[in-house]
Parts: sequence; C-alpha cells; structure tokens
Amino acid sequence: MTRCLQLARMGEYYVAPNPMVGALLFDAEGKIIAEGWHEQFGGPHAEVNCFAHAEQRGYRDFREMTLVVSLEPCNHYGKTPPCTELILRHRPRRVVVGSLDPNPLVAGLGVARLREAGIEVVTDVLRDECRELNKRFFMLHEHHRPYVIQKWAQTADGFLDRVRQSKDEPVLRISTAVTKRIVHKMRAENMAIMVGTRTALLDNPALLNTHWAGRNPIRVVLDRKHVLPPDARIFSGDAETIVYSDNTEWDFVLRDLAERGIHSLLVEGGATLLETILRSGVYDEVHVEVAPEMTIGEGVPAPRIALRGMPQQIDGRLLYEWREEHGEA
Ligand code: AOF
Ligand code: ZN
Repeated sequence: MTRCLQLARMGEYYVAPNPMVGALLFDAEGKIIAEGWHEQFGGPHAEVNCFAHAEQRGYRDFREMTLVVSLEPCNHYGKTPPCTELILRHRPRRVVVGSLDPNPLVAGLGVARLREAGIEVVTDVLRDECRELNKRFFMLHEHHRPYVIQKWAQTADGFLDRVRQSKDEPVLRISTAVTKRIVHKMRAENMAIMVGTRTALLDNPALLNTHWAGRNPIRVVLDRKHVLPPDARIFSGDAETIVYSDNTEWDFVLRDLAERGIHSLLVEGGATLLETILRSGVYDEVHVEVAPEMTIGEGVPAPRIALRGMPQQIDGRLLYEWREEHGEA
C-alpha cells in the first residue's frame, strides 16, 4: 500500500477533482508484476492502467494474484466504466483496498460488489495515509465544501503591506524568488484561489501558476460593489474566474464552490478576507511566511493570530504551517 501511495502521487496536479489513486498486482510469490495510477482527470483509473501494464508484460491469468489499490474500486459509470467490472473479468484472488471511497456514487458499493462475486476483499490498509493523500477529495464528499488553506506573507512586525491608495504604488515584496515558487506550488495543489476586492484592485494579480507543474487554479474573487474593471488581470483569458457579488457570505461561497465540484481553495488575502475566514472558523490550514528582518513600522496589519509550530527556514524566510482540526461551520 505504501507503494500504491507513491504511485498515486504520480498523478498529483493532473487528476483534480478526482482523487490520486495507485494500484499494483502481485503474484502468488508476492512479486509485484504490474503497477498503474490514475494519470489524468477523465482518463483511465488506476486499476485499468495496472491491468493494462500487466497485459503489456504478457500476463493473462490473474486468478492467483492480489490487486492492491489505495481507494475502493468504483462501481459506477462516470467518465469511465466501473473498475469492479474490469476486476471481475480478470478475477484476482484478492483485492486489498486502502480507504473506502466517500463519493456517494461509489461509497461501499465497489467493495460490496466484489465480495458478492466471491472475491476476498481486505479494506482499511493504511487507511489514514490514504485519506490524508486525498484530504481535499474527502473534504468535498464528506463535508460538501472545499478544503480551505489560508496563506499570507508578513513582515517581522506583523504587516502584510504598506497602506496604498492606488495600484500605481507598488506592493511590498515580502516573498523571495524561492518562496514565490512555493506559493505557485500551492496554486498547483489547489483547484481554486481566492482574493478579496481590494487585493484584486490594488495588487491587480493574475493569480496564475507560472512557476510550478500543473494547471492554473480557477480564480475566485469577491466584488460586492461591482468595482472590478473588466481589464483587471484576474479576468485574463488564461484561467476561469468566478465572481461573487450578490451573496458573498463565506458559507454560501463554500457551498457554491462545492456544487461546482471544486475540492480545494487557497485564500491569498487580503487582510479583511483572511480575518473574516479566521473568525468563521471554517478553514483547514494556515501557511504564513515571515520575513524576519523586514520591518515597516506601519501598514496593513496581518491577521492577529499566534503563529504555531516550528517554521521551516527557506531562503531567509520563516515558513509556518499548521492544521486546524475543527474546520466545521
Ligand atoms: C478508482 N480508481 O483511479 C479513481 C477513482 O468520472 P470517472 O469515471 O473518472 O469517476 C470518477 C470517480 O471515480 C471519482 O470521483 C472517485 O469516486 C472514483 N475515482 N476510482 O477506483 C481511480 N480515480
Ligand atoms: Zn474506477
């Protein structure tokens, strides 16, 4: 199963909102004879690629074999046919499953189908690790909202930026070239990225992922008063943009994003939006970058929250990152 988790990760950045899934087959002697993973959204599932790999290598008889897969095999017609049917055609002796699939179209039905057909099924092997790998996918299906990560950078004296009146005054650069890359990695890891009105106006960010593998995130912006100009960079044609103006309540935004199938949201500011979400209590992680030698005396205060845990030190910056366990409305 540890190997399946490694295989699953090969699909990172390319499968969302589907889960990352890895599969392998081992023979009666316990030797791994084939591996596969879910490589791309809409593409074949891990099990399909695994059996295809085995067949490529000349294997035709799977009756003494064990199939290991990090997520319960699906039993529904989605973009691809049910993996349970493929498994029943090949009839391995045993199927070992990491975690059950929270997707209501699958949940428990895949395992039940295999058992009814007389295949031995073992479940919950490294279940916690399998759930952790797909924490975003599980959040969407179990809590009907995206997994939320709040992220900001602040000076040593606790400011996000200088106070600026127009976008002609440049934003304060706190991140370095290296930590900027880490931010783009986070943009690649999450399906959507969100900012408030002032940030969209004053910073005029494009919010794309140009420095890491994978896709651009879907951009989400609040614009209650319809003040964002159509030529704001957030509306550039490079990625989709969702604007909330009539209803900008956090609960509503989360529910709406979930209905659109968005399983993860990175909130990049500004101060008002970050504070609102921190106060709501409905978020999952916080990532804060501190420039330990930069002080500006006055400016836009960073959220007043005690930084937790041991920071990583990267390129002269301190990176704090912690998890919230409550996260529920
Ligand atoms: C698996 N193995 O590798 C994946 C699974 O639209 P489809 O056909 O791609 O189905 C997507 C759903 O199938 C997804 O939400 C999840 O429940 C399951 N994904 N299942 O057995 C895989 N990617
Ligand atoms: Zn499947």
